[in-house]
Amino acid sequence: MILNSISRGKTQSVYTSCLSSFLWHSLAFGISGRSLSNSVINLGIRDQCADALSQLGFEYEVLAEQEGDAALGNGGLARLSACQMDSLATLDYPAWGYGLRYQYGLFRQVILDGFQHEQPDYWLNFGNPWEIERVHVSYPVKFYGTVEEETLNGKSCQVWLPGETVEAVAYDNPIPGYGTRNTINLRLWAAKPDGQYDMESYNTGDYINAVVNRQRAETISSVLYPDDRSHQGKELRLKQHYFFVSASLQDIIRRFKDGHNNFDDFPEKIALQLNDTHPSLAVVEVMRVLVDEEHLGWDQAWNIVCKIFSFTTHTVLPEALEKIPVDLLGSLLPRHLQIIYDINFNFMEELKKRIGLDFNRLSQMSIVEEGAVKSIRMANLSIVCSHTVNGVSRMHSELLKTRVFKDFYELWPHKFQYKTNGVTQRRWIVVSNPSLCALISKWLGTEAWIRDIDLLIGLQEFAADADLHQEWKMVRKVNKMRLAEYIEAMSGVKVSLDAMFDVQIKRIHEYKRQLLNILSIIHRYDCIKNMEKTQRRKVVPRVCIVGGKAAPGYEVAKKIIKLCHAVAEKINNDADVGDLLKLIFVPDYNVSVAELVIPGADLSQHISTAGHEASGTGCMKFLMNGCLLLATADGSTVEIIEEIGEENMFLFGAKVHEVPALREKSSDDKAPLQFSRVVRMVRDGHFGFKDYFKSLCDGVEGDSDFYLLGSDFASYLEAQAAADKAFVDQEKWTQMSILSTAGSGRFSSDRTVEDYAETTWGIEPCTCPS
Ligand code: OAK
Repeated sequence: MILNSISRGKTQSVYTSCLSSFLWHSLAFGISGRSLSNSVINLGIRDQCADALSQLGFEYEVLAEQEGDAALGNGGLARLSACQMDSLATLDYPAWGYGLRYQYGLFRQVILDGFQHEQPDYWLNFGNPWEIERVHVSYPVKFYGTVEEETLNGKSCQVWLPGETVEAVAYDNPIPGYGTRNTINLRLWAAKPDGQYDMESYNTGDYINAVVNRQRAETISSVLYPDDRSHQGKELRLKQHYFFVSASLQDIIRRFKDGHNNFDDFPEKIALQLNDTHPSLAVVEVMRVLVDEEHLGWDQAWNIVCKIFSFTTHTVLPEALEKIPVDLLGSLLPRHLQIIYDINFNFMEELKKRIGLDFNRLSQMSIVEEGAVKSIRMANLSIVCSHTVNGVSRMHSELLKTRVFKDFYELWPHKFQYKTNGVTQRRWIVVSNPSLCALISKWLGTEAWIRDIDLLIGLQEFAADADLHQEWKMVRKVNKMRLAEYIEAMSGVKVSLDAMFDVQIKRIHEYKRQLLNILSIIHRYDCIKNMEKTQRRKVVPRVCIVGGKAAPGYEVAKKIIKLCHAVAEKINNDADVGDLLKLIFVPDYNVSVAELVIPGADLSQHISTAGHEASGTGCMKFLMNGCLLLATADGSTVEIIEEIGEENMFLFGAKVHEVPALREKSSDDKAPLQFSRVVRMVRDGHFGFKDYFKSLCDGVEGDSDFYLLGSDFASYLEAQAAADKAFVDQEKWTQMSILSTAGSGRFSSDRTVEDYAETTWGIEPCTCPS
């Protein structure tokens, strides 16, 4: 498809990609989950497939369940790419996605005695039937070596003499759009030893070592790094970045050159989206190829780079901003380091002209960070080289402009934009919640909303309709039954369908505050235990469901998982509490688990400390499925409030502008007594493992409560109480649920992608002839 659009001339093509959690992400694929169910729905052949299978004696649903998840990413960032690929295909945009074909995806989480253990996810064990190996599409990727100065046609130029070459082989994964003949491609690269043999080693008899060294090449694409937020300056990780970038760019440039003799039209035809900084070596690589290999002048090459790249950042956390040690970069990619220095030199000169000799500011904005470990700031590099810098929600963008990249915003205000994230309704309603999908279509009288999400607003008209309420509740109940069966099979705990299913599923991170949730569950338990028996009748029963993986080296997150299990053990075995409260930890949270849990949730929690979640996309999936949100005003929830109104959700907590002052206050002045009481219960060993949990408790008391669990606790409990109250009135709850789905249209990735196409990439749909 993309080749067509390039040769049509008028339409620009966008190449986006993701190397799951790092590299050059974006519109591609990270965690994509299962393929079959999504593809047959998009192709409109689900019923035919089901019929054909039944004639062969198979049940479609049972067969679809056999497919494992492709877990080629870490979390929100990667899954976002998968949603955007679906939207790009559906909306007929000419786009390609690129990524790495890891042999081991994100680890499988196994819980033993309440502790997380990681098991390798060798997802290719039985092959991958959806991919097409392109043995003839392969490119050499070079590493190490030296740079020498040579003279060519009287001009001095730099020549990189690499020390190692690895072959990148393409594996194509077609992504069909919904209701269109358009199918786009996700091209994943696998590393193979190159075809050149080191004859010297063979001749000296070191045959075994020569083979082993060659084999080592394959490690580049062998495993996904499971920690998406901290960068340890590992060589293998940098190798993955460059391997991915180099192979993808060779592919893109080769395709461009098939139809063009020079690079004049390159910016007209190609748009490259840096999805976070992981692929940002691409800007340097394009400079290198244009200057060293295509022999364009520096200024001409720079002009091209500045027109083709745009950058989306996905974080506000300083520790997630990538820095690459200069020593590492210089040894692996010596020519690239030179080019970065040259880009930085030019940038600093330009900056001096604009701001004078303000050395403090110059050093803050420099691409090169001086210090104990001299490093390259990948975000600064990306901003300098991109024409647009996007945040992923309005709030995120404001924080970028006023805090994270303030200096850059003052320099280039025109570069800063935002595109609030979105998720695809095809996977998150049509595939994962077919009965809700049918109900929506019935009441809207059309299936057109599957492509045109704005039509969902039509449900508002029926939000108080008694018949719709009846059917809506029935759909939700069936989904809850499915989830309850899963919970029982997985944990042995039987849960009541009359209870409110309250869910928090996402990566475990301190800023996402799973600990706040668990402490409030302890509070609920404590209240129930201390109640008169007669009062207990008024308690709204809850099934609290928590799920998420902790990065293997993230001790605090692992302790939170253990605490969740320790508390669950106590509560779930307390006959006195019975169905009033249950706590379930869903192990190995992934896309398939989300597809089961989200449709069955009554309430979902998005409770990050304000100003920490760049956007959040889980909240959008729950919203579409008619689940009510209990949330802080953070990331994209601020925009959800605008769409569905504060009255249809449960909001709490400090606002973003209040956070700095609250951090200054001592914890004892801001945490309520209930908070100290529950923390004390953990400290005193009420749930066992007293010593093990000590540091968790220390981290939220005294002056160390950085994420403000103590100061938000009282308002959190109020929001929880409001949710209980609303749940008692099931008609009111159902109305809020319908209004949530009705108001979710703005959070479709179709909208995000259309916005990118129009205002960042300048591309238009390219309809396939039928
Ligand atoms: C991971 C590593 C480095 C930088 C960012 C991330 C990441 O996963 N960010 C997440 O991206 C999502 C998609 O934009 C957002 O919804 C999440 O808020 C953000 O944490």
